[in-house]
Amino acid sequence: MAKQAPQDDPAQDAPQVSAPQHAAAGLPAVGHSLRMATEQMGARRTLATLGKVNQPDGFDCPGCAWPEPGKTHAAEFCENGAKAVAEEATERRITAGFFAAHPVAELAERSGYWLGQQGRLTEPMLLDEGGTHYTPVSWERAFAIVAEELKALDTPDGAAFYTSGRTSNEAAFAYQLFARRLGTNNLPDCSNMCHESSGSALVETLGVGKGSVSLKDLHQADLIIVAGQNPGTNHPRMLSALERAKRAGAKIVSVNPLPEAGLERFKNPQNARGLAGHGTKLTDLFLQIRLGGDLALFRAVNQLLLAAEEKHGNVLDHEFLQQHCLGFEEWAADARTTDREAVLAATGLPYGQIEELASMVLSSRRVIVCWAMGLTQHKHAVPTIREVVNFLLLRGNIGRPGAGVCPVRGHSNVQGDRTMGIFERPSGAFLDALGKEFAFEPPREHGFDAVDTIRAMRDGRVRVFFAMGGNFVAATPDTDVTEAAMRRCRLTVHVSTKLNRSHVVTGARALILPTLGRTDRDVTAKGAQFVSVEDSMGMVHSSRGGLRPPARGLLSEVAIVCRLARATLGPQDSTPWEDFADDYDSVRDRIARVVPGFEDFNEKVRRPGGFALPHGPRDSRSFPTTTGKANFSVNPLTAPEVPAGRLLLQTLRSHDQYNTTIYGLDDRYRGITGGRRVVLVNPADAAALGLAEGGYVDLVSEWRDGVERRAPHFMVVHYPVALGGAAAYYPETNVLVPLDSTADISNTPTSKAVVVRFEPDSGLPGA
Ligand SMILES: Nc1nc2c(c(=O)[nH]1)N[C@H]1C(S)=C(S)[C@@H](COP(=O)(O)OP(=O)(O)OC[C@H]3O[C@@H](n4cnc5c(=O)[nH]c(N)nc54)[C@H](O)[C@@H]3O)O[C@H]1N2
Ligand SMILES: Nc1nc2c(c(=O)[nH]1)N[C@H]1C(S)=C(S)[C@@H](COP(=O)(O)OP(=O)(O)OC[C@H]3O[C@@H](n4cnc5c(=O)[nH]c(N)nc54)[C@H](O)[C@@H]3O)O[C@H]1N2
Ligand SMILES: [Mo]
Repeated sequence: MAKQAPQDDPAQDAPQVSAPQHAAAGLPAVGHSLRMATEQMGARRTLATLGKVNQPDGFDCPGCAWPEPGKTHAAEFCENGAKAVAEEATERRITAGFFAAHPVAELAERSGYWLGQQGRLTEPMLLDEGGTHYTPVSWERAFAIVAEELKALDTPDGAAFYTSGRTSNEAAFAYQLFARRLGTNNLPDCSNMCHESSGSALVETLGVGKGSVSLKDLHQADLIIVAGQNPGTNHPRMLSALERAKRAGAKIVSVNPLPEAGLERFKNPQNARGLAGHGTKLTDLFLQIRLGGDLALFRAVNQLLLAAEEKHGNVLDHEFLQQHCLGFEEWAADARTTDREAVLAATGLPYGQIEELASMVLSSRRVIVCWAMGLTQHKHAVPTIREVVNFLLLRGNIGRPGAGVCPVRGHSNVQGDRTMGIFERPSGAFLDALGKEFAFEPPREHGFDAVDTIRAMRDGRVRVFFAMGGNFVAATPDTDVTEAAMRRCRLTVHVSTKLNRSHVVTGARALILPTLGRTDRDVTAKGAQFVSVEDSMGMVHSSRGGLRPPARGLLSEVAIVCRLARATLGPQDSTPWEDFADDYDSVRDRIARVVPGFEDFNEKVRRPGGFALPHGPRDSRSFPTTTGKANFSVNPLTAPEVPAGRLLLQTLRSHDQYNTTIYGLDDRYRGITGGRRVVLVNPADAAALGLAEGGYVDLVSEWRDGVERRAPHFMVVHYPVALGGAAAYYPETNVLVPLDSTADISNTPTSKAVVVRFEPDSGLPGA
């Protein structure tokens, strides 16, 4: 039997602290995943469900976007994948009775953890204007309300359609089609807050905004640099790939302000050696960089490579540079001038370590750089990633085996959603193809991304907010501003599997539309359906859930979009929405005609393991940039500036959360259990600032607008973070991230660089 949902909302401000660990996974990971799974699902369902994760006939893990190896292991999941599955496949249910018992105002006082623990949503609910409680509503009425509000807008651009990256390709394609049929490109998505900086930098330099390596490349690499990523928690199956590379002789360098346990040593839970033994040491060189120091680091390494070329030649891949690249000379002239003092200040690294990295590069033929949020969520994220590209281009480390760029995506289908057209700035070619296929003129003007959507809601320009999954108010920056913006809307609508904060911070009217998840069986009038997803390495494959859905009458995301589209666009709209809703093959046939690489989609998606999307730079060293070449770019050295007496705060994930979904209150590898309101500070900084271990402080962010942003009541933990920086969990600290503090070009919030000062604890409101 599954355990009942907790009635109480546990305090999160007094955790136990012990020493951080130095290895990830092993037996404890297996134990934790099984315990969490059986609490949510009971023993029988746990066995039936976890056996189907990432198997050819099963469903795609709703956790991260890491790809599945060709020959799938019997248990191709990880501790955190098991938690993601348990969270969705839970036997707990939220019914109309729950909403009758809890007024919205009361739910707004609850923690995100408590809301999520209540179980799966089971029927459509409406919060009417002036109402205090959500009440049941029929699907027909729900769609009619949304249609009515959409039609009442002066312009289609008065609506925004958000997507979180769990949405399937089929649902995403139908969804963007609906938005564009309506007449808007307002399609913000979680990517705007995630890997947008990677996309911006890669499109400009290589012509494709996606990674260029496959799992096989990782297995064959000589050197893998993992920068700004914590795979032990966020992409645990990546550790198996790193282990395999390591056993084949690869060296691993991790670049991180924190010594993350998963990068130090890995005890593979899929074999006896990993379960019982010491596991595999992963990192050969740990560069404990200051927050935001990566641009300086890559510039410095590049400078050393240029110097080595001048000294003894044989360093650069001249043939590759000649044939495939543009802008090398101009870039090199600038790179040679890199100022050592500035590098030392920005990175905080001893110069000898940077030289060690350069010499490792010189002795490696095949180099891969992996990265995630530690690089993307900075003001200078795009230049940083462009400099990573320069680094790889120098020695021809693109488009050959064992080498390339590897931005490791977050949500399990975030990459696929973008491929399907979830983008506020779609290419002309995509719109042409879409318009031709569906015989209409799509809107050409760029739409709002996530940050601009908040501004538009704040200013009354967006009045209807519709979310396909996600937890917009908790995931976005400047929580107070965002919540006020959301409350200004006429209507807020969430298609969701689980209850979250965004359901209780509402517009004048609000709807919760419950939906099927990855693990659920999806049967329509035409029979059992499956969906498809694209992983972080551009592999597309099918996903088929097998569980009985949490309630009768639940609709899939595809069905919700199609019925809403019909209700809004009317019977005269020529799109066969009814066919789409009943038969996902008919959606895939359209995708095949609109999106390059999806020809014969229905046939290819049925092949075991799916198929790979074409990628010019990877497949043939062809670079579809504006110049037709791989572009070097000049990226002046910059790093965050932090005034005296302040620290730079990064907001990151604990081991027991999936973005805003909190599975539990432990961060096991970092030695923190039973709470989340902690701030990790280097003991030397703590001493200088008078921050006693175990003491409580308010975090106050400083930004040029002078507005006070305060996150009260955080416990100080002395922790080996790089000097000058601090770390605390997201989403509790989103209140500190100013809406206007975004990355240049990509407009991604700077969630890894918030200047904070520490003030005496003012206590939790209401406590
Ligand atoms: N279990 C689980 N899995 C997940 C998620 C989850 O929440 N839980 N989230 C999913 C999503 S959407 C995403 S995008 C990914 C996120 O995956 P990650 O990017 O690994 O997530 P974060 O916790 O934000 O970790 C950022 C890492 O970068 C480091 N870092 C921060 N700033 C810097 C910097 O300036 N330079 C360098 N070199 N390092 C820095 C931090 O110390 C930390 O190790 O994971 C996905 N997978
Ligand atoms: N400060 C700070 N802020 C950040 C980040 C950070 O590192 N620091 N990271 C950013 C990143 S990388 C990302 S990706 C965003 C994440 O932003 P979001 O994607 O918006 O947030 P999630 O927490 O992943 O969304 C969880 C909700 O999705 C719903 N859900 C889950 N599965 C399904 C499904 O199959 N279908 C539907 N319809 N709904 C489902 C559930 O109701 C659940 O409550 O947050 C960003 N915000
Ligand atoms: Mo993400």
